[in-house]
Order: sequence, then structure tokens, then C-alpha cells
Amino acid sequence: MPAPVAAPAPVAEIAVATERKSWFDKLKTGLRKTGTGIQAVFVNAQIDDALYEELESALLMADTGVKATEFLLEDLRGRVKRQMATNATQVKALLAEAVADLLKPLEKPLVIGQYTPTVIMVAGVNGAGKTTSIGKLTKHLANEGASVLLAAADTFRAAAREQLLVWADRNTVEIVSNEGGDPSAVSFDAVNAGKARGKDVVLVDTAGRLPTQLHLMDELKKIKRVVTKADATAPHEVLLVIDGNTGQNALAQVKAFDETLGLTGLIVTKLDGTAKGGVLCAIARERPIPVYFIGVGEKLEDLETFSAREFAQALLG
Ligand SMILES: Nc1nc2c(ncn2[C@@H]2O[C@H](COP(=O)(O)OP(=O)(O)O)[C@@H](O)[C@H]2O)c(=O)[nH]1
Ligand SMILES: [Mg+2]
Repeated sequence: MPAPVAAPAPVAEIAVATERKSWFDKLKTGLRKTGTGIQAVFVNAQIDDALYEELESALLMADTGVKATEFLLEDLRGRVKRQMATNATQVKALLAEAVADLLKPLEKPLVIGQYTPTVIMVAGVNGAGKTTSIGKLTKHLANEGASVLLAAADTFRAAAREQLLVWADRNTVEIVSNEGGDPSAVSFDAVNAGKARGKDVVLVDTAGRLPTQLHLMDELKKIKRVVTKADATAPHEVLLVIDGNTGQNALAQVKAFDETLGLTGLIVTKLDGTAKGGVLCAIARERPIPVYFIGVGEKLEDLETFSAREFAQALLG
């Protein structure tokens, strides 16, 4: 069972810090456009209604959504009053605090080790970054000392299986797959194999689907049921991978998949690209499911745990 490293050697600490910093830089670069848009509101500005109005537009443009935007503006007005802020720069700093506080409930670590194996199902629409995130997550878990088994339950396309095989090779972990097989059967076999081989984690990759494709959503429910048949306590985590570029539609996906599957966590990908980032505020306000990880690229090390403060800093710092 992987335990948190108690006292890492200083060198390792530095290595981790460096990795996290380069990851943070990528996040910051990815969010720069949005950040600049919001920060511009505060340049040479007075604290007046016009400031709040411009901020409202900037937040909406950043995919924050109506509800979270309203919440943030009201919260900010309260902070400005209480702190007796006198200039726009102070207001900007207070906004960063408001965003960090709003996002704080999403900050929750993925816990493994409570069950052996911890079975993690991964769902999402096509191209969201499920398979890539599983590859990165495998590395992350291996770094913590966990043994991982992959289940190739995206059996629709041969290419999908091969893609997961490549990630399994890169990480030198075992994979359960069955060409042309049934996704539920593959998942069932993988959970049993995970138990038999004493793996710490079984990661189940599934085929992409839209929440409107009811038969495919039913198939996902079936995978979940069958996993429970193999292990009555499983799945222990049901993760949704969302593409950070999909804007408000990401929130709709979170709601729809949550209603079908009961989500326990999210992975938000592609925040290195042109993502606007505000959608995390919308999720925090309307369907606060923990964000376990943020993806900022296609490489093994481009996945990190979510930190509300860091995110607010990347956006507004
Ligand atoms: N820039 C960037 N690209 C990503 C990220 N995650 C995934 N991708 C890319 O998005 C595309 C779809 O990813 P894939 O994992 O196959 O999606 P899936 O259909 O959900 O399994 C691939 O080209 C990935 O390399 C990310 O965090 N940043
Ligand atoms: Mg895939």
C-alpha cells in the first residue's frame, strides 16, 4: 500500500518542486489569455460600478457562467467593503482570494490504499483526454509506489486499445484487453485480475460517449454494475475527464455523467491550450465534484493534483 512519503530526501524534494513549477508555468501560460482579460479590467481603474460591470463581462467570457459570476461579484463587493480596499489593485488581489475560496471545496486528494485494488472507472466524451490522462495517472500512482493494472474497456476501436497499450508499455504496467470484446467483460476480468495479482489500483479506460447517447450511457452503467459484481465494494472511484476547452458544455457533461454514474472526481485536461479556466468556478458553484487532477500537456509528467490557490494564482497572480 503506498503511503505518503514521510521525509523525502532534499534532492527528491527539489526534483518534485521543479516538476511542479514547470507544470505551474504551463498552466499559467495556458490561462494567460483569460487572466490577461480579467486583469485588464483593473488597470487604471476606479472602484465603481463600471469596474464591477466590466469584471462581470470578463468573468462570463472566461466561461465562469452566470451563477458563479454573480456569486463572485457579490462576494467580492463584500470583501472590498470589509477590507476597505482603496484601489483596483487591491480589488484584484481580493478577487484572487474569492476565486481560491470558491474553488477550495474542489480540492481533494485521490485516496488509494483503502481497498486493494482501488478500482477507478474513467469516463467522458470522445477526445476529452481519458486515455492520455490514464497514462499520466499511471505514472503519478507509480511514483507514489502503487502497482497499477490497466483495463482496455474501450473496445470500440482497435486504435483505442493500442493507444492504451503504448501507455502501458511506457509505464511498464500490465494491461487486460480483449480484441473486439465486450467492455463489461474486459472490466470484470480486469478487476478479478487486479485482485488475484494483488494490484493497488485498477484503472478502467472506457470509450467516449455523449450524455445524449442513451444506449452508450446504459453501457457505462452496465460496466459499473459488472465491476461491482467482481468486487462488491467497487468501483471506488468514478472519474469524469473533461476537456478544459469545452466551456460551459463541460458543466453540462459533469451534471449528465454524475446523474448517470454518480461521479466521485474529475480530471480537467488541456488547460495548457486555449482553455479559459472559468468553468471550474461554474463547477464549484453548481456541481462541486472534486477535481483530482489537472492536465497541462500530452507528456507523462503533465498531470498534477489540483490546488485552488495555485489555480487562482495562475489565473490572476
Ligand atoms: N495539450 C493537451 N493535449 C491533451 C491533454 N490531454 C489529452 N490531450 C490530447 O487530446 C487528444 C485526445 O486524447 P485521448 O486521451 O485520446 O482522449 P480520449 O478519447 O478521451 O481517450 C490526444 O491528441 C491527446 O494527446 C492535455 O492535457 N493537454
Ligand atoms: Mg481513449
